[in-house]
Amino acid sequence: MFSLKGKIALVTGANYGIGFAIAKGLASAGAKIVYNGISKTEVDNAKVEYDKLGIDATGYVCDCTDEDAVEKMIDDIRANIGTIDILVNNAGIIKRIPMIEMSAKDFRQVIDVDLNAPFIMAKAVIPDMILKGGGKIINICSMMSELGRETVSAYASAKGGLKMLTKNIASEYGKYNIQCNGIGPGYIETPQTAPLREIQPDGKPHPFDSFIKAKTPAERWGTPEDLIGPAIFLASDASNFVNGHILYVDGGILAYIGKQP
Ligand code: NAP
Ligand code: GCO
Repeated sequence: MFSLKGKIALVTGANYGIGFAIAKGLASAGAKIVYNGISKTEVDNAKVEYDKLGIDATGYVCDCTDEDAVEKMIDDIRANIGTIDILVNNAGIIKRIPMIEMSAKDFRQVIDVDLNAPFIMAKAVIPDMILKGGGKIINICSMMSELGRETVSAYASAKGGLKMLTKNIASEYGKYNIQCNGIGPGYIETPQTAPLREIQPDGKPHPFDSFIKAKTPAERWGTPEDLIGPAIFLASDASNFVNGHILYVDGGILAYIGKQP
């Protein structure tokens, strides 16, 4: 039920971090991996890491916000590897800027990568999924699909939108046996959150690091590997009647009011 043998999975932004761990996990369940990023150096470095693990992975340099480039990549995958069974919309960026200091250009860029790109990617793979009788789309959402906080207005707007795009894809294409679900990671140790975990000049942990541990019943940050089981579940036949759901993988953050100081 959890096997992905014979499946082709495209994971966006999977050079490292959450995308790399999810790709590694889907490969361990039998899927052939295709991934992309924007930096050629990072795509090449990732290829070395996939090879080291014995994972059959093909990397593309492709900006997911560029509709023409995405269509070209999907055509190339179709011609040389096969049609995509599983799409994981993982690529994402964040800009931490107080809202009233943020330019509309910066706000738009975050929306472009975190919301428009998943739309462009899903639109590019759904026709083939319809033809082949089904498919799985997993959108990587966030705590910010539900919660706000200082400095992340664009990111929260995009991730809230991505939650609704997830529900809408499920609503519109569920009849074609396409399941579109989201994973909402809690706070995960990756380059994206590294600035929030930096040791301070006085040797003390970053105040945000202590804040997150106090907000998380598990009392720790998540690791990218914590997302592997949920990703295999949502990519496999085990979730064939799960559609439009956001699976929060957050060590309990959304259930908890937080530890009393
Ligand atoms: P990360 O370490 O910053 O990695 C992001 C990846 O996305 C990189 O491989 C990057 O490619 C790629 N990327 C960025 N813009 C792209 C674009 N326009 N087209 C193609 N690829 C692009 O991020 P992460 O922490 O692993 O996060 C992955 C996803 O999970 C994001 O959507 C993020 O918002 C979400 N998330 C993260 C956390 C967390 O705590 N870390 C929690 C919840 C949700 P290059 O290497 O080529 O630059
Ligand atoms: C932040 C963080 C978060 C996480 C994640 C939480 O600044 O608050 O970067 O937004 O990356 O998305 O689920």
